[in-house]
Amino acid sequence: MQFPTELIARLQKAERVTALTGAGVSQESGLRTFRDSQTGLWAQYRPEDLATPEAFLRNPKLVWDWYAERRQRADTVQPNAGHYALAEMGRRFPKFTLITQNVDGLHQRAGSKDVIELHGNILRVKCFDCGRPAETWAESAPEVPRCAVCGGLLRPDVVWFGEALPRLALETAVEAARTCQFFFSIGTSGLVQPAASLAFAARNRGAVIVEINLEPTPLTERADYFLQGKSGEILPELARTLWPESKRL
Ligand code: BV8
Ligand code: ZN
Repeated sequence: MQFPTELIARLQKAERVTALTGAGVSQESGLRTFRDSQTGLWAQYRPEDLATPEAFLRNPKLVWDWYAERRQRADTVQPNAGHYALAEMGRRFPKFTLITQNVDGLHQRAGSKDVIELHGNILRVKCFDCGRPAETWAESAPEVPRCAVCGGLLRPDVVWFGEALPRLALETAVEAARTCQFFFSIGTSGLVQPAASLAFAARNRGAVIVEINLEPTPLTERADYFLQGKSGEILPELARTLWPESKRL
């Protein structure tokens, strides 16, 4: 991909860069996005109907098993070149902040540091009642595993629809959006709030908005640059263009 020379020139001088990623960044690792239709046992459910406290209380086993399957998938797939390129950006830009809506932990496995997980992490499990994290649990027991301390049902440590985002994560993300010179929105449909408003917070403070996506989104017409294509191809090419000597891309 040929990048606009002006974008490259500006990025080479950039100090403060913030990136927000969505499920599209993990798509080339083999994880389904939320827009993709569900398959198998989950075909008849929409994610937003399963990713809620009400759904869990109504049918704990169904929701627990959906997450157990997704956790198992997240454990077996590998980070892709897009994840590694973002880790390289973290090493190269003076102040780089990575914010993710993804719960798969792939950014950390690719070497990104201090990842802001707005929606939690599917690899972590906590008690629905007392909130204590669970260290171990019977993954495929017939019953949903229970908290060793209070006996409450265990649940994935993710933010469900209708649940508040972790305060510190959200505050840090808003601050990083407001103070950056460049804001990358990568592989996200920009439909879920409040994550989707971060790009606009950055734009309102004068940041240059760069969107990377297979297709346009509600942000595209307000982005300064729309790089259309696969993030697993565009991000490494962008990093190689910025840092030709980089060996890790
Ligand atoms: C809250 C964890 C309040 C769980 C997730 C009406 C209007 C506006 C808002 C609302 C509303 N009704 C309700 C709300 C609020 C609601 C919301 O936004 N609903 C939406 C559906 C309208 N938000 C909430 O409920 C949030 N909480 O508001 O709390 C509150 C406050 C105080 C006190 C109490 C309560 C919580 C939202 C978090 C939900 N949890 N995940 C789990 O994962 O199971 S959201 C989940 O879906 C993901 O984390 C992610 O955020 C979202 C999916 O979005 P994307 O990541 O963008 O993925 P998607 O599939 O949509 O798109 C993929 C994109 O990638 C596409 O554009 C595609 O083109 C592109 N792509 C694909 N492949 C590639 C690619 N791009 C590049 N390369 C590729 N290879
Ligand atoms: Zn408990």
